[in-house]
Amino acid sequence: MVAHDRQGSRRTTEVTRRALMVGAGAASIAGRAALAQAPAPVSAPQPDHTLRIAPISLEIAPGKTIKTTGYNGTVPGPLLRLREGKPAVINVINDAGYPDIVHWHGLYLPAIQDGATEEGSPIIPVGQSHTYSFTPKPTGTRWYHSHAMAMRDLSRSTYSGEFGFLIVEPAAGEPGHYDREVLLAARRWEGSWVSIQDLRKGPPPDNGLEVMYASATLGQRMLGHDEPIRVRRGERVLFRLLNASATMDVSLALPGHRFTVLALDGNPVPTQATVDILKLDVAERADVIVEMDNPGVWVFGSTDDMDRNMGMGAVIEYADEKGEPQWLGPPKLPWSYAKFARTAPAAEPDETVHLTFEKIPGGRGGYNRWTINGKSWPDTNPLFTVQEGKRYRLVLNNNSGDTHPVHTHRHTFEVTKVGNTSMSGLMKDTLSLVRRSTAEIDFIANDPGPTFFHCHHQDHMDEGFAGLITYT
Ligand SMILES: [Cu+2]
Repeated sequence: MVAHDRQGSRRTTEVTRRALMVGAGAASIAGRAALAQAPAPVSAPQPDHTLRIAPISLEIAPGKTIKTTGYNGTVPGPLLRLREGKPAVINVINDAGYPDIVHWHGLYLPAIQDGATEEGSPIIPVGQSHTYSFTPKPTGTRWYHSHAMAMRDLSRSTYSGEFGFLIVEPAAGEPGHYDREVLLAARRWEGSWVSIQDLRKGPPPDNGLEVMYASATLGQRMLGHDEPIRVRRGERVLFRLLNASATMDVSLALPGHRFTVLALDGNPVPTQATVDILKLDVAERADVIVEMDNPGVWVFGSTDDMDRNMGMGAVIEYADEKGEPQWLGPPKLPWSYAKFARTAPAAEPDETVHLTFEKIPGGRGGYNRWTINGKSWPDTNPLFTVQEGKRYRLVLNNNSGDTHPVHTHRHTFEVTKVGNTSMSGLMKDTLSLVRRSTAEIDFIANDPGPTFFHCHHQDHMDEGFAGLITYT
């Protein structure tokens, strides 16, 4: 959790200062690596930020320590606040112990800077560093995370602590009215491969291994083991929420309070609906305002009891209130993107592309594979080819029993249909495509270069659910 009031921002300042100190200490290593990797410009610009990926021991509750890797010794990594349009230089030192790469999720930037090897960004070898430079856009809540392959190793890439918030601030001032800003990332820990057949009766007999988790956090530590988020009656709190889990969605509620959704995936929504439950699939973000008008001590947590018992929650404490944090099960309302969109139909596409997603079951003890239109990465390429300036309607058909957060790199898309409900105006970079369902998204080809499209479940991506959109 990074919490601070708008003016003071004391805790953020501390994070930034620590990041700078790490940067100074690492400058000589970085300089050497940059020289070794020829393409650095003659006068390499000073980095604005330095991220060092290295092993870390995270105590998420007394006696519960997670050994993982993270950025600059913290999880989440340092909050990066970048200014729209102001070039940013970020030096990344890879002391993870394995080849690694950082992806800037939700930003518009050249493929070579995007941090996905599939698009041509370089992997960072063990012990070396790499400098990313780009001009941050668009404004909003973005994030950064490892984009390495993990395959069967549940300590790597998005299974690790390698993630952090990245906020692109508008060039001119900050809109919105709130008294306090709180950043919370949802996260599962201690994953292991399990046969679903061992957990419950009557599973598909041919299903392969799935990742199950033993602990979870919303913020830095497990529910009940972190400092409470302290608020005052009458405050308007802006929560920036992110599901940084490698493979599972989360539904969040704060009993006695409601969420007014300002933005999804960092992009302002056309309709600012107020809801009781927020559902965030992997990689999705929500910026919400909560009116603090119900004094008490509350659990802000997962609506799933097992998930909350594993630690997925944070305590909200009003000034002068004491006692055990209270949880009340919220009404079970279906989550719907349509609430935040316009009902008017979207613009007509220039072309339509059909993408069907299916599982090849791995069998008991094996690993499931994934296909798009019958093929797995890299045989999916090119997924389809676009012409700059055109609008492509992607008709997504999830012919599997799993929900998939499908993600486009370097582009946002417009959600135009979910099931039978048409809509417009909702811009996202990740869409939760519910099991056995269809949806349509409009991809506007406005940034030439290879563009990675994949499921954001680490295991699904690693096992073939990916393809490249290419420009002619
Ligand atoms: Cu998936």
